[in-house]
Amino acid sequence: MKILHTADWHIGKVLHKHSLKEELEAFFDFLIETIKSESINVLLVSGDIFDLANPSSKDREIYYNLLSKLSQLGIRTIITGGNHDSINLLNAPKEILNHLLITVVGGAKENPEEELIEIKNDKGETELIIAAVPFLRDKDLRTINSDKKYKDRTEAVREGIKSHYMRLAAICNEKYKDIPAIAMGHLYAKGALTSDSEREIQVGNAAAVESSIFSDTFNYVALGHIHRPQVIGKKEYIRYSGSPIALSFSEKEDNKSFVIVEVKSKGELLPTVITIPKQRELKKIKGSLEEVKSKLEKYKPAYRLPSFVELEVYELDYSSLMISMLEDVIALHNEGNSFKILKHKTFFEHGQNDTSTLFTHGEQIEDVSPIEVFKKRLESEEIDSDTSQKLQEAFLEILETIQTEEV
Ligand SMILES: [Mn+2]
Repeated sequence: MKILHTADWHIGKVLHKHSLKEELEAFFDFLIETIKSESINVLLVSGDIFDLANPSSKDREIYYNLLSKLSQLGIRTIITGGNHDSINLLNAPKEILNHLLITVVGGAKENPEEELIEIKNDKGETELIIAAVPFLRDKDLRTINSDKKYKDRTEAVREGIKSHYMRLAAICNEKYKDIPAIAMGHLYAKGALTSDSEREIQVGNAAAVESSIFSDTFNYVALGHIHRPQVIGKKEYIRYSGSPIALSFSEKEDNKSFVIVEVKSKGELLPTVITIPKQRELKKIKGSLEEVKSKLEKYKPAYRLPSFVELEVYELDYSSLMISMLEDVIALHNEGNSFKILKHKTFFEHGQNDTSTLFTHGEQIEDVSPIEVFKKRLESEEIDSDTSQKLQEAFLEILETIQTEEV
């Protein structure tokens, strides 16, 4: 039996107002081709299907068209909700999708046992168990450990996630002793290398879970949330598949991929990483204005879709003339078709005045996450680190409520 693990599709994601739809659709074609050529039996998608809790009807159409193609292949698909997804939105078509062999677990179940999905072979025997754990929200974790007292919210979150997985492992050991098991998850595991496009789940690294929470009952752990493909805790069988396409400039060097695991018997399942063909280059060009100008003139994109370019200009003295010259250069190049300059930043060694500002010239609000803005604001207050931590946790809690508001 062959499993394909992917995550973090972020359908509807725009990068500086530019849609990433074309590379995402190319990925979907590649996914379908691979499922056919590798004879995949089960597809696992570990959260963040959509970028927004309330995706546009066009983005929903992309999703349903893909599901329709998947169902024609006759494979089992298991989709879990991520921190970007609306539970209700994912769950709404769940009954009809069941008929197409597509199982959706939008949010945590009151009884975690219901997150266990049996995969049967042609003879009707259970050959594999999937613990389809979606992103666990604060409210899910509170009900799990409501009788215990914790030092702070971070600890409660960590312990809640741990006991959720422990409980599922215990059920697997009891009910499905000799059957291979795979756990899914949408969380921040300790040691994971992040990029600029994950929305913070909990404050910093403090609430990151240890890879040891995944009992060795699970022969493979299919994770989502972190957009760089990677192994966790040096364990080959605990992995982030990563997002299929670069979602921020910080991911420009990533080799985007997904993972195939073959299940033979109980024991560690070793993965094969499949690289996803790149459709578009994200390129950073930096130097003085003159250097940037000449680099832009020489630059030739190497992929099918127009490149997205980010400029960083370094000059000695502040000059408004220079800024307007740079803007002219950008406008000129953006008339062409081979690349688009999406963002630019200018750094002056000697500023316009001595007062420090929050951002350098050209920095846009979408480059800065809400928690970063909030942290900068906290820096201007005289408060101790404990209070600061508590305020940040409270801020993230409010943020999560807003971002995942049900539609
Ligand atoms: Mn994500």
